[in-house]
Amino acid sequence: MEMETKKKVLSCIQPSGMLTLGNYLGALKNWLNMQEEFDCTFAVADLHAITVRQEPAKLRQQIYSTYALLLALGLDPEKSTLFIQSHVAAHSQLSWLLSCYTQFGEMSRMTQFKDKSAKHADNVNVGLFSYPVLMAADILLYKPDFVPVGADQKQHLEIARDIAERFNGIYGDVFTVPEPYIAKTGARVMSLQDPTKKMSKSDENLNSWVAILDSPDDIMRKFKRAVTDSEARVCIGEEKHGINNLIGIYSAITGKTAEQITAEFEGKGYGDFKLAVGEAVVEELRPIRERYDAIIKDKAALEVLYREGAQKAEYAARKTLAKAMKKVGFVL
Ligand code: ATP
Ligand code: LTN
Repeated sequence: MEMETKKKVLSCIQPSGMLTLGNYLGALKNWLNMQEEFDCTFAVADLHAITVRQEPAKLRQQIYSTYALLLALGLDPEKSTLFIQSHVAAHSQLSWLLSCYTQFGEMSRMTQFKDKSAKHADNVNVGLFSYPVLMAADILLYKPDFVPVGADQKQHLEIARDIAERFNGIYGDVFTVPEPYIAKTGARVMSLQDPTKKMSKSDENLNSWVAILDSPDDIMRKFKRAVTDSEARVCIGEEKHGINNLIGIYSAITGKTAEQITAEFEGKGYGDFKLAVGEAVVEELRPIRERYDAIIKDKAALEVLYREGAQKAEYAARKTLAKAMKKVGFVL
């Protein structure tokens, strides 16, 4: 009985390369925190990944690796539905349908499209443009109440809400209009080398980002080299982007407030603070890396889990897809 009253949560992550501390604190850690309280569905968004060119063998590896990482984080396939987006055909199907209820003008305003089409000017494909429609399909198929994402995905979520409202306005109550769920701390982790930019795995400066699977030595080295300022006091400040970022990271991991952190490091230099942040990150990520190493070795066990996950997802997704198709006037 209690199971049925749980609110629903849906989110996805792209298997595009090594996941970073930004992905972890901005997105994945929230997923884990939501697992007990909500009925959660999480997917590896492989269909989204091909909006930029991918090397097939590498993409395949990254899909496995991202799925294994979800398990290593502590997401439990008994409690949550964990699957690979392309295994559930309803995502592509609903995406086409929704694209006919989405205006060219609203897609053109998406900042991620503008950024990514500037970055990949030689491959501004239609998929990159309609990416938010596929994301809307991912979401609306599962009727979630909440969608946890980093701050940079908020605009896409708003479009998903607009599309749902528009469709419901024409056909009645088909989709649930979901709320964004953006964590207060860790919502935006910045680059360790240029703390005015977000931490991003596509940054060529490898010292600017920490991968979830980095070794402890690499993590410590990157934090020791993190760019700060010349003031030498551990506190939040308007121009102290580097320190603000380190405080944000430390706070997201330890649960301490910025004031508590300032008090803890009163009279100490940035060197001590950087070491403490590095150590906190190492200890946070250590069990994840260790579990990951074990999980990724057993591809057969992994396959059983992602097949079962797809079956569970498919069941929910098909129901919503059928309802939407029927409303539009298709023969079922
Ligand atoms: P890229 O680095 O290639 O731009 P990305 O790291 O942003 O990509 P996504 O797959 O788009 O990768 O992001 C996955 C999730 O992680 C999203 O919900 C996003 O909001 C979140 N996220 C990504 N980077 C950060 C960051 N630096 N701080 C907080 N959250 C982040
Ligand atoms: N676009 C998102 C990944 C994503 C997603 C979704 C997030 C694809 N489908 C559905 C939430 C809900 C990204 O790049 N972070």
